Amino acid sequence: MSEVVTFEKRAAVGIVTVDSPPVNALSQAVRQGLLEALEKALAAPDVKAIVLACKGRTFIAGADITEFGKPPRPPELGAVIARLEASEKPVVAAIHGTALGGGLEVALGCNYRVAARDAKCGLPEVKLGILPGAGGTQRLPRLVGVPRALEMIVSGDPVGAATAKDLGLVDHVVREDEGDLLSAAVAFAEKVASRRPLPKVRDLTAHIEKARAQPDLFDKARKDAKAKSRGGQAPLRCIDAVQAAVDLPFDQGLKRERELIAEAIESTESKALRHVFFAERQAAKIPDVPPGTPTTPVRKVAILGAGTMGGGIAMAFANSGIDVVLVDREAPFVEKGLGIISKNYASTVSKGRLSQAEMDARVGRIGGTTSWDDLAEVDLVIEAVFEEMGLKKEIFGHLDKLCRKDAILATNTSTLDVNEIARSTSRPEQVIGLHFFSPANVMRLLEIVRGEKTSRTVVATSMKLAKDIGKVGVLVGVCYGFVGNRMLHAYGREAQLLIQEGALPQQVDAVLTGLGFAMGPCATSDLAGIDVGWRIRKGQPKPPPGERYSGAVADRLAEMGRFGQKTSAGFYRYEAGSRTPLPDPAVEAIIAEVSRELGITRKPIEDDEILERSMYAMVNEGAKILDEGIALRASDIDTVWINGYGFPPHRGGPMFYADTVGLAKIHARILEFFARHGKVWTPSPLLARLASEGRTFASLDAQRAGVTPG
Ligand code: T1G
Repeated sequence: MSEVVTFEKRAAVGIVTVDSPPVNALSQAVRQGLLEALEKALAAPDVKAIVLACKGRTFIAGADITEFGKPPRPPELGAVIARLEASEKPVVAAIHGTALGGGLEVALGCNYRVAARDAKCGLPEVKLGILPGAGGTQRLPRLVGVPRALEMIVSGDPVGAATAKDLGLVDHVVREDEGDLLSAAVAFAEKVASRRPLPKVRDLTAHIEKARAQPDLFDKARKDAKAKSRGGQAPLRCIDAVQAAVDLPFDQGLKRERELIAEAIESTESKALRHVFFAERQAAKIPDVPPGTPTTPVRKVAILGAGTMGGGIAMAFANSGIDVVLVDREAPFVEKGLGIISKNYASTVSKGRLSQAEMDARVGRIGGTTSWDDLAEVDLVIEAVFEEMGLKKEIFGHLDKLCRKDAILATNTSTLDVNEIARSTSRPEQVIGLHFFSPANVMRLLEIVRGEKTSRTVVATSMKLAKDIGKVGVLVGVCYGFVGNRMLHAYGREAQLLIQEGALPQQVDAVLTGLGFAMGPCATSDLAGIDVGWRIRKGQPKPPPGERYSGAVADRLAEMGRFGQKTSAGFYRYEAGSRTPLPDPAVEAIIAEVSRELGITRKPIEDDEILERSMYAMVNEGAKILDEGIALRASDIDTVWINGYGFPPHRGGPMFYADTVGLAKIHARILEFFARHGKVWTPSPLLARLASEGRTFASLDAQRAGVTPG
């Protein structure tokens, strides 16, 4: 008898229940259990209909991803679904939580689907670099139509119960007065028990015939997918599979789907995206702050600084139902900050992505003040003022006197020493860095900077808070630039030195967008504002003799007032009202002049050198960060770069990428660059060790987690 799937009878309805926490994934045990329970239900003469339901937080959330890449164990999911579909008795899927991937495919194998009002249905496989592999690409188009199925499968985004009903994906959404989902599903099953013939999704043809009359459907989908996927292949395989549903009979379409997923699952792209999936979940686990570590409630938050960052942070909290007060020195600053917040919400409402009522609720949670007395009762203060140490220490000194003793004092600094800031208070254990990324209401990453005195409760509270406000929290230690900005500095340095030596901004950017970045380093500088880095560099000492200064070209552009998009000229020029970077001969002349002044004879630079120097500088710095314990895991570094710096997810992040290239090869190239370009390329001892031992960053993470890799 299966531990994870049970069978019981309720009058003439047989109830098959999956109970395999945390998300009822279709492990071998669940697949086996489903078959056994189904056979029981079919064999029971008094059972006229069957309900398939799940215990716990959700309906089946897909195949068991931890089984990928391992030798397949029967029964195969497709066979379980085929048995379901061949049932002589009606089968009703009772969906709550998220019916995802193989879970929705199981439901599509049933004759009917009944959903709870807050249920979601989707086929997110593309986000794992694969495609639905148990009939989803063949059955969903038959049920909801080819265009909508393409959209759902290529985006991987779920739909809510109401939309699923409108699409015909579910037959019934449980009303308030119908009681709980299971009772409603049993009642529905009793209602259809004698209805024949049994509806089978595989038999539906209307939508398929309609699509046959739209031959350009798939070419258009491929064109859109290519534009969006930045080199990812999974969306294209999804389209191929759905096209097979239109071009081929059902069973041949299923066979084509299986061929495509077999290909996809072995791809580096899918291994990268599966790494990203688990890396994001691993990041939440802090070895010395185990689940159950006490946390403090965060119901009221104050944000110091009503500028762009402060406003975005306020929206992130208000979006998650938490009250916020924006604080600034003068009323006009506060009003301006609140005004920008309302404008942002209004534009979201105008795009139909937020209701007016929800906007009003969120705006209602955000207050503004110039009085620091309003800080006396908050649970958390986040300081988001100008990046200057003296100012921050002065502010934390005030907060220390004003705020409740158990309040958390956080700084949004992106580079400065959190320990030094904490030392300006009498409660360094209550001080932590909460480094948001702009726009803070959109960017998912939250670098949580643990000071040497920060308490476990404050760490646990901050990690939980990150999840509560829809962020991916990654715990990092204190060093200049923490994880993300410290590696960004190395990456940006090489991009600028390559430009001094002979490359052009458009060549450097093309290499990185070719890897899958949405933007290269030069276009990103133009977006962020070249003047931002220029002002910071002016306050910093120049590099020691023998070490080249990478900021020379950017400084020259800034001195000429070319700040980037905001001045329609930076590394690129921009037509009025356009954000499209256009190569500018004037910049080529400026670069040539700077190279001459630096005594550099410009020469052609290969794309490979640009890729290697940009990536390997990042990886080398990442290895140093790991060696110093600033990051707990290499996978945390990947999570930082994917959620905060636009690293292409289908490459897995810089450290995963390094493992795919091979650490020995990277270390050898770094030694060459060290010989050619000096101590900025000093190899990380950790990287050297792993390379010499033929190991990977993944094996290091596994070793540190005390698990055997694979
Ligand atoms: N397999 C194995 N483990 C899974 C899992 C899965 N499908 N989904 C979640 N987990 C683990 C996760 O690692 C974590 O573990 C715990 O469950 C809670 O997850 C044939 C081939 C369902 C929306 O892509 O999107 O079906 O860290 O922290 O925020 O066509 O999990 O606690 O040890 O994310 O409440 C398709 C993936 C698979 C859905 C819940 N399905 N999961 O979110 O919890 S491919 C998916 C999710 C497929 C078929 C193909 C989310 C969730 P731990 P969590 P959550």
